[in-house]
Amino acid sequence: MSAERSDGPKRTTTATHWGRYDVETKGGRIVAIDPVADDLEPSPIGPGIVAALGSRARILRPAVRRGWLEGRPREGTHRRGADEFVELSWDEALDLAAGSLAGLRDRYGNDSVFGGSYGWGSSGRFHHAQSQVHRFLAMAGGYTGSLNSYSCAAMEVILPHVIGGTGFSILGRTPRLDEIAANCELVVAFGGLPVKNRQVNDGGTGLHRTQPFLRRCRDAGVRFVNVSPIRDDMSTLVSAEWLPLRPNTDVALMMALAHTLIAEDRHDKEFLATRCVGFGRLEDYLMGAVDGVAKDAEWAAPITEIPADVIQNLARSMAERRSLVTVGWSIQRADHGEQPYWMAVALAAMTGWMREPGCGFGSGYGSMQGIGIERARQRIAALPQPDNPVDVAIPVARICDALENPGATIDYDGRRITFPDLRAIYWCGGNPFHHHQDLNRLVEAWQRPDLVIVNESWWTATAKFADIIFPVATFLERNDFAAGSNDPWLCAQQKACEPPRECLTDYEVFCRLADRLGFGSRYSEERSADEWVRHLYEKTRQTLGADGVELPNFEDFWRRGRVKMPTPPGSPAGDLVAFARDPMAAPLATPSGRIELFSATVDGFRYDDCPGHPVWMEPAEWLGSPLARRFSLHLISNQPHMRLHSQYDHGGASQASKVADREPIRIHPLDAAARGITSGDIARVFNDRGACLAGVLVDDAVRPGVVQLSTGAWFDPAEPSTAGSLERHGNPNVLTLDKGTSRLAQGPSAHTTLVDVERWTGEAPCVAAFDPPHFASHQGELRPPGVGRAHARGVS
Ligand SMILES: Nc1nc2c(c(=O)[nH]1)N[C@H]1C(S)=C(S)[C@@H](COP(=O)(O)OP(=O)(O)OC[C@H]3O[C@@H](n4cnc5c(=O)[nH]c(N)nc54)[C@H](O)[C@@H]3O)O[C@H]1N2
Ligand SMILES: Nc1nc2c(c(=O)[nH]1)N[C@H]1C(S)=C(S)[C@@H](COP(=O)(O)OP(=O)(O)OC[C@H]3O[C@@H](n4cnc5c(=O)[nH]c(N)nc54)[C@H](O)[C@@H]3O)O[C@H]1N2
Ligand SMILES: [Mo]
Repeated sequence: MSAERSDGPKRTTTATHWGRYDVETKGGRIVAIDPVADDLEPSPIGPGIVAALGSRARILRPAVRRGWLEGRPREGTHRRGADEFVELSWDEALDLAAGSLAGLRDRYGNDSVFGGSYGWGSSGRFHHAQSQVHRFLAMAGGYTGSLNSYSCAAMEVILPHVIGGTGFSILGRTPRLDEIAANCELVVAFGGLPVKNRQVNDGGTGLHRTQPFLRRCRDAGVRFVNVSPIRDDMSTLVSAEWLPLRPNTDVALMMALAHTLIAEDRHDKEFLATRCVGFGRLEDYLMGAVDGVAKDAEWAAPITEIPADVIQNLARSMAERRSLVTVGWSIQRADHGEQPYWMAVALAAMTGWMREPGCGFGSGYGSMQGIGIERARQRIAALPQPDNPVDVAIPVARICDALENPGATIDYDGRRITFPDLRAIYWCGGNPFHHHQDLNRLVEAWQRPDLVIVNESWWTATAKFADIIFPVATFLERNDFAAGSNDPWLCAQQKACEPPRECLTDYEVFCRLADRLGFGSRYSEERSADEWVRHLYEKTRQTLGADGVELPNFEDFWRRGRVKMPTPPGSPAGDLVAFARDPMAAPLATPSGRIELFSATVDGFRYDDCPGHPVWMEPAEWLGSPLARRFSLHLISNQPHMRLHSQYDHGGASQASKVADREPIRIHPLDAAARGITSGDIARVFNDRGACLAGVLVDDAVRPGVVQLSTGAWFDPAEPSTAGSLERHGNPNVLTLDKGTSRLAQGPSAHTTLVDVERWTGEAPCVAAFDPPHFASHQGELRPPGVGRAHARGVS
């Protein structure tokens, strides 16, 4: 690994969440990013990055928000997000950050520092942005953290009560795709199996390997059912039937399937009696003994808009043929998102097919590349994390609630969480103005803290909403190695070029801040970044060596660019097939050791929005709710085809997908005609929470009553100093609902959102999302607001 400057042409290799690429550099600039030759399903996201590299959106120097610097932090045009920035030297900006952070910490306590810093950042074991900021803040005295993920919060909290294990452990237990191809006859996929999402794997994708499995399934005659409001959530490589249900009604459909099984005596009573607890309670509810409402197919038909006979026939097939019930993650990013997961397990249990490999219950096949390929990967060393001295964490998606209500208490999984008084925020490797719901609310709540520090490479909205912004290197400008979850590859990430202008790595930023706060050598352990990378690789090599897995030495690995590791032997803890075959020998880690269709634990929490067994509850907004009279379209803000979240929205792949410069919104021909809209128009998408402009694509792949506007267009409010101003670029999160899934998981509910759409007839405002902020000069003393002089000089 060499860090010397070279202006001649060179080729390096790198790895991203969306695949491995060879990078060509000429004259110190990247000119091409090509998928590695053996990736037969490469993602276009990588090559598209080249177009973004020279963008004006690159942050080149440390900068501080003017109003903050001048002690007028929240007034009018000095509000966060609307303000000008003053570029400073590294020393000046670091002194201000260290001083201000230390001052707030000393005055309000360590829990006043929010370091949850959710986000994907870039792949790379050492330069992993979130690990860097967590290590830094833990050593600085501690921070308020966050619990669970935006991806899967409801699943993470409910499944351990139902089938045991940790939140994400189901992903290592889900039947493998090769088992499905070999042994399953019918896959009922709630949320479909959108291959677009399998471009991506968290931490890295060594190779994409989806199509061979789909072809094997097709050749074996496996039948797929795509239960989704969107037809192309299922690959055309397999033969699939489409059940275009109303969004957020999966539980009703599952209950009607279950009701049919019971009513026709097709349920596996032996399995339910010996492998489950609580079937009787759920049965009473399904059959109507509890509330007088039988959850049968006739009941579900008007809720889901799936005909009763279709539901009944599907239930029969599920009992007769070896079947798999699989649930995408999107379904639980919705109000009461715990319920479809719980009910899907119950439905799979009723079929009895859990005893068979490739059958029973699964999750996430259409969510990430690694799911269903391998069950586990070897243990790879990561940046060591000291204990966080602060024992406070908030459910990740409750950030707005926390900022708005310091001292308030909420329920979470059987305990009470009190929101701390958050005074400082440090974000590194995430984009809350991408990922959070109801952004107009966040814009207001975000004005409350005294200090917001952000490390970023690009002027994203989150960067523009910071007080202090540190410009950092991208993954192309540093050395590292990557390993994705459930992915057998260890991939070199070789520095292709120098970071531009004054950019430093996150690591270097935290080293310099730690120096100022008195723990520099504890943070760095006296290693350079490249020495850390080598150290983590060697640590991995030693650990695996002790388990009999030989890795090449570092030089060899670096030259080869990647190594494949064998899958760890043995079946995963809590394996559902092993349990189903012999529940005494392989019990689940639930209180009963069985599948809990009724959970005394959850019941004991006494939550009205998550009782002791799965129930159908109307979501806060859906096509059946009174609000649908005003906003008659259900918004699906799913993951984008052409990027990862908001990353490289300014890259070639994402830009090529835009319509009229904006994020495309797909609408059914009937809904478009009723509104006089055609493809290529600009539409205003709106509800009571906000409005955005998007480019129209009329497409019958979305069912009537549903519009799809993927996430990730950079937030672009027309008037950033005015609450709730028009968003110009098509960011769906100005529309989405910011509500916990329930008192159990408090997960995000993005998919529970009604909107309406109209043709935009006025002059279309230009998209300014990729413009840097305005810069101003500053004369006079540098002194952050409300912090004493000693702190301003960085004395802790
Ligand atoms: N409406 C709606 N909203 C959603 C979802 C949805 O389905 N619907 N899905 C949710 C889900 S599942 C997720 S996971 C979240 C994703 O939300 P995020 O993970 O916050 O989104 P990203 O765009 O990946 O943000 C990563 C940021 O890190 C920056 N970055 C990359 N590498 C580095 C680095 O090395 N250092 C630093 N300092 N920064 C770096 C990138 O430039 C980018 O701005 O969104 C959630 N939001
Ligand atoms: N290309 C790409 N791939 C990605 C990502 C990305 O940003 N880009 N993000 C990654 C991340 S962080 C995550 S967490 C995963 C997320 O993986 P998922 O959550 O599975 O992905 P989504 O695309 O949000 O949703 C998949 C489909 O679910 C359907 N759906 C939505 N609501 C409902 C509903 O109520 N009922 C039913 N039956 N179907 C519904 C939608 O039609 C949608 O297309 O994707 C990962 N993969
Ligand atoms: Mo996610």
